[in-house]
Amino acid sequence: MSGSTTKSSAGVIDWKNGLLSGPNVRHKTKTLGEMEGIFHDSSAFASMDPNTVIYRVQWIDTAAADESGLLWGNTTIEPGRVGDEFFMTYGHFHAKSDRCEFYATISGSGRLVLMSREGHSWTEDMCAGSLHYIHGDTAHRVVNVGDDPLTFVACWPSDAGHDYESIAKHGFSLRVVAGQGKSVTKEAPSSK
Ligand code: PAN
Ligand code: ZN
Repeated sequence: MSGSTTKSSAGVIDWKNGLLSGPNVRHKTKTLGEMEGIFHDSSAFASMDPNTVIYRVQWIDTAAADESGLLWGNTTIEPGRVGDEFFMTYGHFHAKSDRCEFYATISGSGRLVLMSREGHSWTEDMCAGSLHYIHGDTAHRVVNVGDDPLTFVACWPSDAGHDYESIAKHGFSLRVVAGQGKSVTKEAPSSK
């Protein structure tokens, strides 16, 4: 923050790419090998390098995992496909089922896939500037349907937690796949 005398207590965000810097920034990189069973084309999955980076996450660890804390983060999903299915996040419910979240897109083109506990899924289009409110007890996953990286920022309660097991077990009831020159959604088989 050159030229500024203001001190930022939580860190610094670069709005061009959402990237964070500061002492409490944490990182996670998700590779293809860590997403076994998530993409529906298992032979396409097996033919690819498991070290392929699918997405990177940064977040500010506020060390405030109490009812009044908030977390802030960003995710960048690489462009690419496993078979006809676009690269995407693993997806999760929040462990505390009533905890909500905001997503805001910085750049790229995607679909936010949402799913109720009853297994009803729908999507919202993501593009630069799109803002998405994810209600409690709604699973969420982001799919990059473009040719460039997709970056979004997120803000969620620090005690929300992540339930990945439900997704590993049951998946989402909708998939976003490449169609004739554009992305299409299609119903997934009942299990995964
Ligand atoms: C996001 C996600 C992030 C990565 O910060 O954690 O996009 O997706 P997965 O957690 O599904 O791997 C969020 O939704 N936090 O609650
Ligand atoms: Zn979440």
